[in-house]
Amino acid sequence: MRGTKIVVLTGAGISAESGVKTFRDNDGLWENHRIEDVATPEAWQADPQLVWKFYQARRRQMNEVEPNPAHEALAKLESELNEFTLVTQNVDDLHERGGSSNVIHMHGRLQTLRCETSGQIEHRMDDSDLKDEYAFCNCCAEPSRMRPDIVWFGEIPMQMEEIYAAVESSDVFIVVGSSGHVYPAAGMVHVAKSSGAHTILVNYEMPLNGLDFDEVHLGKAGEILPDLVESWLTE
Ligand code: BV8
Repeated sequence: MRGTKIVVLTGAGISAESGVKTFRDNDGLWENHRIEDVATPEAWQADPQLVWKFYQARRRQMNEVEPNPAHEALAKLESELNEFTLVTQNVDDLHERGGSSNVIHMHGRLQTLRCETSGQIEHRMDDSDLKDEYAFCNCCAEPSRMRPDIVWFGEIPMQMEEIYAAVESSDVFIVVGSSGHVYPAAGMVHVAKSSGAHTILVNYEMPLNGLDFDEVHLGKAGEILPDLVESWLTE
């Protein structure tokens, strides 16, 4: 793989072995909620307390979890290659804590909050920011309520131009830990394939878009990705 352009897209499955709940596995995050009730702008308008508490619980959990060998394997791959882009659907910071840099969080981040008036983003992970009471901005004369810095259903994912440019010019496109449910992320393997990339999947089970991949490795990412990365670096 050396000398080739690699793009990796990760989903909740890569953080599963760190103890971060996925969305659609049986004990998943959405188990107690319908997606529409917590991850849409309409939900935030209709019941901000419910949505805020859902995200505050997930933000607090960030202080209790650690990166796992899958995050570390991708950081090693990045360190050995010249042209490497990591895009994640995840809103946790485990890729960064596992050693990756320049992570593109296309669905936002739990670590930051967004001022509802100015749209400005602040890193807010102190204990005082993690309570069930709303957080208020530091940018407005009259502090405004802040919202989770998350891309909800119906909102446009972040940095799409940069992501598509990388996917369309990739030689190898690798997806780790995603069920292929959510677009436009789930359609990226098709974009890569039609641009001539070799497409690889690392996932616990076959996802909805599994047939789009040239190469499929089923298993736990924390267990199989480190050896795969070693093999990719020696081929
Ligand atoms: C948009 C932030 C327009 C929230 C998230 C009908 C058809 C097609 C599309 C649509 C439609 N109706 C509406 C849409 C669009 C909609 C969509 O796709 N809906 C779906 C539900 C049908 N999409 C949107 O609204 C997006 N915006 O379309 O805007 C646009 C687009 C482009 C340009 C201009 C305009 C915005 C979507 C973003 C929503 N926000 N996250 C939060 O985190 O709280 S989505 C959320 O679910 C995650 O971020 C993630 O992206 C997504 C999918 O989850 P996965 O990461 O795949 O996780 P999941 O649990 O599903 O699967 C885990 C996988 O890991 C499993 O396969 C499992 O087997 C595997 N696994 C488990 N353990 C392991 C493992 N693998 C390896 N090792 C393990 N140990």
